[in-house]
Amino acid sequence: QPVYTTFCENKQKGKKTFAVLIDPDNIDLPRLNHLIQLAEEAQVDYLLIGGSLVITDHLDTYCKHIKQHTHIPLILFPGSPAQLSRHVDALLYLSLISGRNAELLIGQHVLSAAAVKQSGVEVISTGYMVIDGGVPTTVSYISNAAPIPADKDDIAMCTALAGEMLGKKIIYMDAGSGARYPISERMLRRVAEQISLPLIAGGGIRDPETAYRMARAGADVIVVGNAIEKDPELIRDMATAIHSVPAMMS
Ligand code: 1GP
Repeated sequence: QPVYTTFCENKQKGKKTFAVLIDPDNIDLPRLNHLIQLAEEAQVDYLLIGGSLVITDHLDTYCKHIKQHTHIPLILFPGSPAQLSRHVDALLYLSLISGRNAELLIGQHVLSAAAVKQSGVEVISTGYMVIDGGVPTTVSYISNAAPIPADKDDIAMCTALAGEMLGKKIIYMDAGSGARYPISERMLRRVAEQISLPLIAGGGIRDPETAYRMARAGADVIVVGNAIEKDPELIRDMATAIHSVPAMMS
């Protein structure tokens, strides 16, 4: 079953899901194995792999290793067109709709389109929105595009809506890895009440309470990277918190 179908089905059921972001540059194989085991035990819904600055040349081997060790769907979250692997279940095909940098809206897609098609990987057209998280994150620096100010809920809402009407399949709101402030519940609520697409949110989430509140506010998928790299055991409590959000039928 395509990964996108699971996003839609979970959203329809009001089931909130948890995605663990793995940055291959920061996690070596023994730690990766431990993390996979914890993710299995905690019934993590998705594994995301990638980052703005993946310098490891082992992405492919890394993905293959993960696929051999777990059935949790593995989704590529690429920081550049160079980050491509066949050994994933789906690819977030990101268009940075919060920015005005043509390269990240369409330019890099043109360069990578043929390779992506040839890979045969499921492509999920993603409206990617970077929200100011209180510190200059790698993504905001690399993208050379201003993030949406954290208190401009209406700009976020209109951007997401435009993304939906342009035909994106999901919206990913990201405060950037290591953000000081995660995206506000108020902004998530504003966006979620206007769009019908599955909504992913991440960046700077460090504790289960925040994850719970963000899911409750309208995020369908919660992504956590940094905090889990620092303390993998956090996976369990994060998963429990996110999975305990009561189903709210839309
Ligand atoms: C970044 O949304 C992800 O793109 C996750 O951020 O590493 O801060 O959890 P963190």
